[in-house]
This record gives sequence, C-alpha cells and structure tokens, in this order.
Amino acid sequence: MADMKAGLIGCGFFAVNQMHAWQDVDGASVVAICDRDPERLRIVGDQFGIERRYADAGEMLASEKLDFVDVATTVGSHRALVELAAAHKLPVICQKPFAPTLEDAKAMVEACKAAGVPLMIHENFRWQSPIQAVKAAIDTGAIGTPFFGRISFRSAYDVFSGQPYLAKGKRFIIEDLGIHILDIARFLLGDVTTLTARTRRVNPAIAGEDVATMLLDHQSGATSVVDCSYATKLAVEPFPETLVEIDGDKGTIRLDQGFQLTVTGEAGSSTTDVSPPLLPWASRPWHNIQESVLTIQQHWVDCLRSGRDPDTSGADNLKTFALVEAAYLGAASGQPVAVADLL
Ligand code: NAD
Ligand code: 89V
Repeated sequence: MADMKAGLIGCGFFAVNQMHAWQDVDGASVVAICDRDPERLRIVGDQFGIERRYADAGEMLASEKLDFVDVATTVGSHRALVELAAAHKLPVICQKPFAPTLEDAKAMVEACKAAGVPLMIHENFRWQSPIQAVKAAIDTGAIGTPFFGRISFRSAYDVFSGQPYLAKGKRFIIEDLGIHILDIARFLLGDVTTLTARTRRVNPAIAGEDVATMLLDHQSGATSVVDCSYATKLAVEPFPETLVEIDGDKGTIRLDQGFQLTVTGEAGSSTTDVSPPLLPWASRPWHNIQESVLTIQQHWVDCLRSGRDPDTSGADNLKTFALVEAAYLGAASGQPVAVADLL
C-alpha cells in the first residue's frame, strides 16, 4: 500500500520530534510543511529534505493532495487549523493542549464530526512505554481492583529555555504538563467524576502556576492524587519521568524513578527495568517523550488504515481537557468540581 501523504503545520521546537517520527512511521510520510516563520520553515525543510514549503496553511491545503494534516502549532491556532482541515475533509492530528477553551475544543470535535473526518489529539504521554507497562500490569489482575493512585511529575528542569512561551501564559503547569498527567490518570483508573485542586506559583519569573495538586474521584470508585511541580529540586533530576503508584485490593504497582516497575501481588514482588528505548534520533532526557511520539503517530496511521477511532480521539480528549478546566475552576473557588457539568 502506498504511503499516506501528510502536511505538517508548525515547524517549531516540538515538530522536529514529529518529523523524525514520521520518517520512522510505517505507512505515512510528510510531503509538505507550513510555518508562518520563514526561518523555521527553512530549518525544518532543509533538515528533513521537504521541498514543498508554505507560509500559509490555507494555501498548502488548497495546493497539495494530502491524506491528513498534522497540526504542531501552539494552542492559539489549533481551532482555526483543525477547522481548516475539516473544511478540506482531511483527517487531522492536533497537538495538545486541545484548545484555549473547552468551548473551542467542543467546536473542533463537532467540525470534524460534521465533515466525517477523524480527529486525534497528540496526547502522547500515555503511549510512553513505562506507562504502557503500568497499564499492562493492572490488566493482568495481579494487584486486584485498584482503589488508589498517585500520578506524579515533580521536577526543576528548565523547560522555559526550549519553550519560552511557557513562562508567559497565565496558565502554565496544568495546561501544559498536568494535561498529560491527568490523561494518564484517566488511562490507568478510568473517567473522573469530581476533581479538587490547589495551585501555586513558586518561580517569581513566570506568569502562571508552576505547582498543582489535584484529587480525583474516579467513576470506578478509586481515588487518585495527580501532583505536578516545576519547582521541585531533587538530588537526581527526574525530568521528564512520570512516577506512578497504584494500590489494589490484592497488591501494588510502583513506577519509580529510573523506570523501575515493581509489582507486588499475592505471589510476591518483582521489579523490572521498563526504560524506554533510545531511538537513533532521540536524545536524553527527552527520549521517553520522543519514543511516545513515534508510537502515537504509528497508532494514528494504523487507525486510519483500519477505520477505527484513535485512543486519544477528539471526543476522548474532551474528557481529559475537562479535567484541566475543572482544575483551574476548582483552584480558583477552592471547591470540588463535578466534571460532568463541564462536558
Ligand atoms: P513553537 O512555538 O516552538 O512552534 C510552533 C510553530 O508554529 C512556530 O514555528 C510558529 O511560527 C508556527 N505557527 C504558529 N501558528 C501558525 C499558523 N497559524 N500557521 C503556520 N505556522 C504557525 O512551539 P512548540 O514548543 O513546538 O509547541 C507546539 C505545540 O506542541 C504546543 O501545543 C505544545 O504544547 C506542544 N508540545 C507537545 C509536547 C508533547 O510531548 N506532546 C511537547 C512539547 C510541546
Ligand atoms: O510535553 C509537553 O507538553 C512539554 C513539557 C514536557 C515541557 O511539559 O511542554
């Protein structure tokens, strides 16, 4: 089967990972790229040998014969670009965070539904192999029924050097990073009924919150704590590892720093190294994230080929994005937020 042809919009910091991954994906390749910044267009075009380059996304979609679009711009342009793809009846991947508001995100899902095209949010953290290993361990039944989880991301890594816009937004850690960790909580323990949140800003040089602590009630009856911080200096910097604790009625799972997975059940305890592979184009410490970019992009192509919905479809990701909104609402009011009221 011939490769599907993709057009990538947004040639910035993270798109380089997506371009590397598209080179490795079986069944699709990027044939045209777009960025309104000529320098980024040149850098990425030259690095990946893409001759068909556009400053305007509308022009690219009108001129090229594409099978899907990959939107890798920052959040402010997501709605317009996804709606543009839908208007051209093109399946579309959109980077997280889904949109500036839940209303925008809902409109994007509707636009793609009305056009009859799939929409996937590039929510890649659940695709990291250590997180997949935790899910697989839960699914074996070795720990019984989970009743508690802690999904934790604490770091003092300087994310602002690669992504300077992160220092400027009124919303920071929940919208940019917490969104991934909340999605992992949903992936491991199921959908959420109520969320309670507390936030603070420790770093005086940024505009948004850099610490968030969230308590989640899951539909299953399990309770989890999702805690995120970019103000936590540790002896060994864990960025960008997500640490996981799951307690079940028959045992426990721990994903500890250094990608060590310990499962303790009725038969005893065993620890496995679940380190992600270092792909040829990847670099530490980002390799954990980079591997998941390849996995989610391959998942998208496999879903397009088989006609199934991607796991992080727009409709699914509304439920993760609602947790982000609930966290900001709950942090502002000090009150628990019923997630269903937002959807
Ligand atoms: P960036 O600012 O480095 O790159 C964005 C690029 O998009 C810029 O080059 C900009 O000129 C271009 N652009 C913006 N609007 C455009 C438009 N309408 N048409 C054409 N080009 C346009 O940002 P980044 O750090 O690469 O982040 C991009 C997205 O990726 C963000 O949504 C971010 O949250 C997300 N991200 C995801 C992960 C992950 O693991 N999933 C990691 C980092 C960043
Ligand atoms: O994954 C992300 O969205 C990145 C980072 C890990 C730095 O938060 O922005």
